[in-house]
Amino acid sequence: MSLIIKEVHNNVGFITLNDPKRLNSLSAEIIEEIITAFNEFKIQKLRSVVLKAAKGVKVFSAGHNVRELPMGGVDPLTYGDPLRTVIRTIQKHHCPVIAMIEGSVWGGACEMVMACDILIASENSTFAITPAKLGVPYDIVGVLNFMKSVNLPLIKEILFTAQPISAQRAVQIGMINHAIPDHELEKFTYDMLDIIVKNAPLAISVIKEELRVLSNAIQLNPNAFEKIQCGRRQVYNSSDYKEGLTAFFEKRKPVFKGE
Ligand code: YXS
Repeated sequence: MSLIIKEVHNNVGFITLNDPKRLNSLSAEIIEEIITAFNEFKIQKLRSVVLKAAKGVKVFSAGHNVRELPMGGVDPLTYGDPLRTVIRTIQKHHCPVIAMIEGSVWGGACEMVMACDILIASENSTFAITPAKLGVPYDIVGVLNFMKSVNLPLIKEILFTAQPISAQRAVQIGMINHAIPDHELEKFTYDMLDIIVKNAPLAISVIKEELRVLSNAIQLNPNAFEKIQCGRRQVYNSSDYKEGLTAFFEKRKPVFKGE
């Protein structure tokens, strides 16, 4: 059974996350289906894509499937990780991707929706970026992606507390575009889509790519990169990392000892 619902209407692709049993957590399986859908939409030269969950959903996505995180000794978030791959797919997609969000968004799913070009959320949505809660050394590209949307003191608060923030707060800090009453969310999103799909697709496509390339134009010398990777290696080899994942599976609060 497919883990997403894929549709096309009037030159717009729709991807609906559809794995309620696993709270739309981002397993390799669901991500493979999402990427396949994007590749098909690219061939069809669609004008926009909407990424959403089922109407009225409580949890938009519970984030990276924790069961697919290594238990230590292996980098949990490398270039080839499905989560990293789907984020690049969205960022490089030829046309605007709109995240239409209901429910709570967790962990890596926040980075996935933030990889979208425009984020329109129900006013009742929440966003929690949770590596600190699990002991996960988030990867350097992921942290850079967060920094692109939210300025430092605010993204540090979100990362260090790992607590959910409201859609209103997310708009206030520039993390999302709009927080809309539930009953108006679809109309608001589709009205914006109507405008975008009537504008010049080639111009929009090249402007989207310019923005992607320029926002990545950050110089990082190899030594600095190696130093960060060395630090991340210590974290994913730490007993805190194991404790974070074990506590999650044992449904208890983790006790981090800083070792
Ligand atoms: O006990 P069963 O087998 O029924 O499974 C439970 C949960 O273990 C499971 N589940 C997940 N499984 C894999 N990966 C997940 N991310 C995940 N989240 C939940 O779903 C079943 C129902 O969960 P339950 O009982 O907690 O549901 P709930 O309605 O009481 O609470 C819903 C949530 C989303 C508030 C709660 O499940 C939750 O807090 N989930 C974890 C959210 C989270 O911290 N996600 C981050 C994943 S790691 C990640 O994205 C990055 C690597 S990082 O951490 O670096 O940001």
